Amino acid sequence: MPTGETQVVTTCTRDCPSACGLIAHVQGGRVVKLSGNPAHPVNQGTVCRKVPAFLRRMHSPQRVLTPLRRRGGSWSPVSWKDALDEMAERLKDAVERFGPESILYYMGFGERTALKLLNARFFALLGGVTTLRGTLCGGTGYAAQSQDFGPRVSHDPLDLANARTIVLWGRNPVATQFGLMPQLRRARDRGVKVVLIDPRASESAALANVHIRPRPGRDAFLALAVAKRILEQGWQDQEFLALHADNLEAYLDMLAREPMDALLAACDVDAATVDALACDYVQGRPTATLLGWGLHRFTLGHEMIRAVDALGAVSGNIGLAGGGVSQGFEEWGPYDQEVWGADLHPPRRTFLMPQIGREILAATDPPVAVAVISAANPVCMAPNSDLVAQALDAVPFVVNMNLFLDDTADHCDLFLPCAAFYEQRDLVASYGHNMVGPLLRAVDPPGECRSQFDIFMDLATRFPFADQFVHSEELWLRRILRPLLEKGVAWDELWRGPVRIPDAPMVPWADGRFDTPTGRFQLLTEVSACADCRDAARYPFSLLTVGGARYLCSEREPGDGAGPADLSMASDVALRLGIADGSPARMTSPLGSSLVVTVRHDATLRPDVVVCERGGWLKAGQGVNRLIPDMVSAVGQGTPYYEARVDVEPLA
Ligand SMILES: Nc1nc2c(c(=O)[nH]1)N[C@H]1C(S)=C(S)[C@@H](COP(=O)(O)OP(=O)(O)OC[C@H]3O[C@@H](n4cnc5c(=O)[nH]c(N)nc54)[C@H](O)[C@@H]3O)O[C@H]1N2
Ligand SMILES: Nc1nc2c(c(=O)[nH]1)N[C@H]1C(S)=C(S)[C@@H](COP(=O)(O)OP(=O)(O)OC[C@H]3O[C@@H](n4cnc5c(=O)[nH]c(N)nc54)[C@H](O)[C@@H]3O)O[C@H]1N2
Ligand SMILES: [Mo]
Repeated sequence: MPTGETQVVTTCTRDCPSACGLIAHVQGGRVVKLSGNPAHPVNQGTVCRKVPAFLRRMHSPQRVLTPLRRRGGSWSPVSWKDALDEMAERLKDAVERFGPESILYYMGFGERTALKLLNARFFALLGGVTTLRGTLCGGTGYAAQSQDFGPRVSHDPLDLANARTIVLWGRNPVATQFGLMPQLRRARDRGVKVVLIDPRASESAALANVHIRPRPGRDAFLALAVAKRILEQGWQDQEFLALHADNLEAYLDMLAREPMDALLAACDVDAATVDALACDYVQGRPTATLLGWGLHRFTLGHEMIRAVDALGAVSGNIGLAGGGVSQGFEEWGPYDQEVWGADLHPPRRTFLMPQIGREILAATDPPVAVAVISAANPVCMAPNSDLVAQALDAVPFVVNMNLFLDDTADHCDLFLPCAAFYEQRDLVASYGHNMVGPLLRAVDPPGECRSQFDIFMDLATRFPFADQFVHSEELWLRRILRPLLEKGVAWDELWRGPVRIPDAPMVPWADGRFDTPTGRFQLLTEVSACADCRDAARYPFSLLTVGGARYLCSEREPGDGAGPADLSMASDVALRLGIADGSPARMTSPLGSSLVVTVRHDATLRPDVVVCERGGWLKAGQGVNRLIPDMVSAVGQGTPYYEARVDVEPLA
């Protein structure tokens, strides 16, 4: 350790399944480096490219260091006292005039630590306000897998040590979950076969022995084709199906009704590839399927996910060490759920997160008088950006708790600058593994930045329920973490480093008993016919807006990479359209918006797909969500971003 350096244990709170154990290196009151914590059993000392980028961002001169009030078009600094006095007045006034449902609490994905339960509790004590239902992220996967297994439980990532085949199905860990690399690299070194199923060659193609490129949104047909092939060969796990699965007859009928040729045509994968994948699922067993979030972002995402679950069952991989169909984990699961405060008030209005713009604009009884946005950038990241911006403009008072003046801040009135994760004490669970990790205060927040905990405690002193809410961090943490403490985790242990949730299974469903009403696995019985999208002729491309390796969604600095976003396009298609590699083009969608992009030729891409990274800011000239319609998935109230169709034309 360099002289004068201290090292503090912390955990990355980026909205990423890795939730990596980190060490903050502190010199002269400043975090100079974040390195991987070798003691974390999953990331084992690795860090991804986002971590140094995040630290640079936190030291950026553009980070907001004082509360700001916007009047007209410009922001000016205000004291915390004035900021919170005004916020309290506005909240009280809204409650008095229209009732508590005239307040909207919009929680994003940027800071999902244990103490964030208290943000919700503050609003519960206020009487219960309008909150969100559905999600921009993983709702469809949870809902779909819960139908099949009962409340979703995934294999512990350390169980990958038992796999002989790993299928990355619509998941791109090399970019989006780098903390899994030690497990994946070790598997590769053991000779495990890795199959990637993704319409494009993502970063994870580098890890894969085989890359299958289905037509977007048609994975259900691929999963059915593989299951049909397994059954044709008589390779199915008859014992599992007979003893532990419901709907077997209906499932087999469905497969019998679908000719193989039709299934292959629907997903646009050839028979030899399907045969090989059938072998991988049976002869290559245990086969661990890691489902990503790529399948969520379709209207019928639940059918795609359920068809893959069923393939896991047919091939005998459910409840098997090294097998399973795993997706996510419950990031709020380890905590005392009562702290949310849902029992403190009658049921209140909710808005659909995937349609937040139109929900706000349609609200009249009562209208939205105050919106409080925490750790989110909905103007940039929710679909139909322009409508979201218009909706926020229609709300008389919008508070934003964040670190930068991003696209959403442009439509807010009060900006409260928050602390970064290594500037506060807290704890974070993961949606990608079973560890919880501590955040310790390695340094003080810069300028006047404060943790959200401090902000809500200070704000609450202005309300009559202060005595029920204003307590020490330690008291609240002990309360929130009670379930872990009751399971035998020692308090001190929690602050020394990552701790595994004691009762989390390594291999769920190993006893063949499922948490469904019948106690059995539920095979799906129907897959909707694939009607081609209405707009397909006019808008020939599926637009996939994927996670990039450098940035976590919209966590960028103002001006970062400003200028047109890159759009990957099949080389021959681009040439046919007269768009040279690296040249500008105009992308249009049925929403009526258009965006100038820089086309990048990709010789490996499907001709019916174009790909761009999500998260570029509108004010950096990117803002791809301006082109994406605000729809809701059929199950799970997810956001079907990848149903977006676009056209691309050369820019004169
Ligand atoms: N086109 C398209 N859009 C998508 C997706 C897609 O696939 N395609 N995917 C969607 C998905 S999966 C998700 S999860 C959503 C994400 O949607 P959002 O959560 O709205 O967007 P993020 O860009 O993750 O923004 C998180 C914000 O939190 C802030 N932040 C970070 N750390 C802290 C902190 O410690 N405290 C506070 N107060 N703020 C902090 C960041 O500065 C950033 O503004 O976007 C969705 N949008
Ligand atoms: N570096 C980085 N890390 C991140 C994020 C980020 O933006 N950047 N985002 C974070 C968030 S919010 C989340 S939710 C997770 C998401 O983590 P992942 O699910 O791993 O990543 P995504 O890029 O959202 O989507 C995964 C893949 O699905 C593919 N895909 C799209 N359509 C289809 C389809 O129809 N079928 C199949 N089989 N595949 C398809 C896409 O091409 C993409 O490569 O990652 C988190 N980690
Ligand atoms: Mo997400």
